[in-house]
Amino acid sequence: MRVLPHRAQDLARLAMLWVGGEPVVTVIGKYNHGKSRLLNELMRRDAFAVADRRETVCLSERQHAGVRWLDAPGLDADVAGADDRHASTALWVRADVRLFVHSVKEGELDAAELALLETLRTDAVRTGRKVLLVLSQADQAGEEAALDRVVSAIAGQVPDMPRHLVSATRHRRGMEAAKPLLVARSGIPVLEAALSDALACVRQARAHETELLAGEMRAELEAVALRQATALKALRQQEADQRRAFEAELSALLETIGGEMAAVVDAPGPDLALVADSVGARYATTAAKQERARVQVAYSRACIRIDALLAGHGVSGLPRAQETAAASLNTVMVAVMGVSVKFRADLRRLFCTAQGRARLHADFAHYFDLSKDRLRLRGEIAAAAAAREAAIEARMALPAPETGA
Ligand SMILES: Nc1nc2c(ncn2[C@@H]2O[C@H](COP(=O)(O)OP(=O)(O)OP(=O)(O)O)[C@@H](O)[C@H]2O)c(=O)[nH]1
Ligand SMILES: [Mg+2]
Repeated sequence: MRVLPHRAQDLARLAMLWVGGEPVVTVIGKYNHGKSRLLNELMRRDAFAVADRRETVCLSERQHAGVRWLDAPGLDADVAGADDRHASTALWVRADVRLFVHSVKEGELDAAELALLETLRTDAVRTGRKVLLVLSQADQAGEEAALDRVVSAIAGQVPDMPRHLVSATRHRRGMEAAKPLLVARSGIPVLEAALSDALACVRQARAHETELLAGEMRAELEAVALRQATALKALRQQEADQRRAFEAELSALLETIGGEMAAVVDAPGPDLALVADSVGARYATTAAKQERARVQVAYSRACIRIDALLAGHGVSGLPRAQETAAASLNTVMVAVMGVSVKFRADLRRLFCTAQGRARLHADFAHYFDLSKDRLRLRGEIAAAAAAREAAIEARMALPAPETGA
């Protein structure tokens, strides 16, 4: 359901089919069209509540003659509420046979009824679930001529669909008074014969539908798993490419800086920066100060270039857990390099030895992996991997074709 949310209803239907059980007949149609009363006649007892207003508001069901009969709330085009959801479950998840009930008292089929009937007929072709069109309340259409007009208008609307004209009250009177002619005129016996033919097909239709739905689901899940696998591969490739590009640029830059620093640290003569300034020369420009300034400038230039490289790869702030109260210190540069360098020995240690460069490389690579973009990318990879796993698991949960029936 999580992997194929748009197939939730079909999955529920499939679950029903696996459980099996008696065939299910459900009525469907607008409210007050005589659905509950029709079921009562078919079941020969007043099992469902009947009234002259919107009566059935949730699903109720009874068992009779090896069939489960479902009374669904009337469909009302104006209300997309819980009643309609019950009706939809009855219709799409539970039903093996649908009795589409329309009262001739109301004239021809309206647009909503026609649309639903069309959808049901398309579904019947696909799944093998039968739909019978029942024109109810035949005794309520006025004179014979008026009834004929309505019935032929409906015949014009759905010419290739058999119509069953019935009157529940006539049937009831005929049964109670033991009048076979009245019973026959109620249209119910003919409807019952059609219903019994439809019920005889349920077993085969269910087997067909199970394989159809499971087959579609399998194909869809395989397609989803394949799509997810492709997406996952692309993301992993992106992750590896990013890392390779970062490392290559970083190595090249550290090599370049190392070469440039050699000229600074290998300058002839002693490191004058180490000579302490006399108190008298506090404000004077001394050779020691100049030397320290030279080292600092070289160091700053190196830092700026590294920082630019890091920024280009989205590395700047520290991971949250490592942040301190001093916001200006919360940068990767400060964390890796320290705050300031004044002496040649520091420059040499940092940039001019393979060991120093390897340390910088490892530290920057560490923070690169903890940068926001990288974390987001790894999150995407984890989500894609989980989605793929879920699709594969869902696919495994569907039985193989031969065991699907
Ligand atoms: N005269 C006559 N009245 C009928 C017939 N069938 C149903 N009725 C009446 O029509 C009204 C509605 O019937 P229900 O069976 O409750 O209608 P429903 O389609 O189940 O209505 P909801 O449950 O509200 O969707 C009731 O007063 C029934 O007695 C019929 O064949 N002839
Ligand atoms: Mg009802």
